[in-house]
Amino acid sequence: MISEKIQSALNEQLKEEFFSSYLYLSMAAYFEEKNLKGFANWFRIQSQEENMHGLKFFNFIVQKGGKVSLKQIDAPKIDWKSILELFTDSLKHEQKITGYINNLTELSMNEKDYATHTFLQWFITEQVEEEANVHEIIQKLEMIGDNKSGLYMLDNELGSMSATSAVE
Ligand code: OFO
Repeated sequence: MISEKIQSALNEQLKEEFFSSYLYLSMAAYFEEKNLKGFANWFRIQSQEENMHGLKFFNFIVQKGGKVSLKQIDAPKIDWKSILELFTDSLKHEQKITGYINNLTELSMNEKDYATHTFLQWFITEQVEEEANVHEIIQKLEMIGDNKSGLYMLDNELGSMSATSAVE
């Protein structure tokens, strides 16, 4: 079993993961509109991964005999002034999610909920990787500046990536 407090916090995070999926799908749409298929591919993959994160929370609540309660998901932003602004938003978003995961981990320690604490370790590692990936792309974009061929190359690079994760 899980406590009411933990259950409600897990359900809240489940919603955040699905919001992330929605946000990244909106970012993918922005790139589709610009015909930057590689960037769009990268965000489609991010969106799928966030969906998988949401399902991990769903599965964990079910396994612990808790009650899944799906919340309303806000509409994400649909326009950005530049590609760099979009990626900066994406990094800020991941940092916010890291903060939520940290708070949840702290709550699980305070509640002496060791199963939830262990479950969250995967997300702590995942957040380090996700923030690093976005940061790397931001650095490349800063280097590229207004250079169109640089942007074309980065689009090709991001287009060659494929999804690797699966729901357990
Ligand atoms: Fe991008 O993060 Fe989920 O957790």
